[in-house]
Amino acid sequence: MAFDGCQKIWMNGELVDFADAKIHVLSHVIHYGSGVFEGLRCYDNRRIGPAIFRLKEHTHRLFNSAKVLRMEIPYSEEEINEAIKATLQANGLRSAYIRPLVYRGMGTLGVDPVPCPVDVAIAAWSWGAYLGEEALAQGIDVRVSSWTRMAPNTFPALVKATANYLNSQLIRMEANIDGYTEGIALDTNGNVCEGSGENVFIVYDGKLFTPPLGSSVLKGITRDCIMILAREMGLEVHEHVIPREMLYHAEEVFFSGSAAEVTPIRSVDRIAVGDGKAGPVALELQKRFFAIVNGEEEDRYGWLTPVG
Ligand code: PPE
Repeated sequence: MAFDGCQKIWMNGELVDFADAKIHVLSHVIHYGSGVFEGLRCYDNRRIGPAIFRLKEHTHRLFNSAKVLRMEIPYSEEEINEAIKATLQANGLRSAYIRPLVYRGMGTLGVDPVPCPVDVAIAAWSWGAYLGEEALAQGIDVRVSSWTRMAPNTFPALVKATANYLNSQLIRMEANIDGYTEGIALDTNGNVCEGSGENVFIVYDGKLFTPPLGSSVLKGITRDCIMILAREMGLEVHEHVIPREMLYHAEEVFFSGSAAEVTPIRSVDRIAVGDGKAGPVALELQKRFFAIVNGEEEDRYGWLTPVG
């Protein structure tokens, strides 16, 4: 099954069996994409036991996403944090990917979502390396997508809305069908934006660059961690507009994301990045990231919330 270890799903305040976690076919969300969601991980930390990575930040982003869609979540952030913990406990999961979802349920149809209820679900299951087992160590091959990321003032890029992921699906399918693991999309100005579900970083002249929030990227929580860990390593970090050709000149390119964690990129459009292998900066950041989440090192930034 695709959802290993997922036995109970939290729906509107109750833990229901996997088989019963259903919605009506006339729910607004499946017609018009009226939902917002999060994706975060719980790691089996050797110091403190199962621990959720940046729980408060993810829940806060969920509420900020809902705000733009004028969805009133009928719970507090604190209640959602507790519900996430309860979901992990109910499933006995020590390490997991967690998917909170806020959506417009069944009320009426027609574009106006306001008459429809705001429903909340939280699922968790075991999900290994997002871009394949070898990706983290070896790096992946990506293409620049023929699909452009959403233009400013069309879809809200800073909002993690389900509807934004139509664009992501187009990017991902095109890349996979053409034999690449993932795509990097450009923004409407032709500058580097992000992957279908990851932020992009490049190492250029020994400095670390990532596109700014004005380049239609999601404000990734892993992106924030990477910038903190890179500065800790003594790297200069810049949120800066990145022209496409910098991808080919870069010493390194890599992705960050809750699902993708820190995934090196070894080629873009079949052009080798650096010497065509996972680069040292990406691997060092990955090592520092995993050391914190796994508990080899202490949680020096307060990123972990114990489940129990
Ligand atoms: N950009 C996009 C478009 C995106 O979807 C993600 C997360 C990121 C950047 C990185 O954000 P953060 O997770 O806060 O570091 N993508 C989520 C969904 C992936 C999926 O396939 O679904 C994730 O990583 O959970």
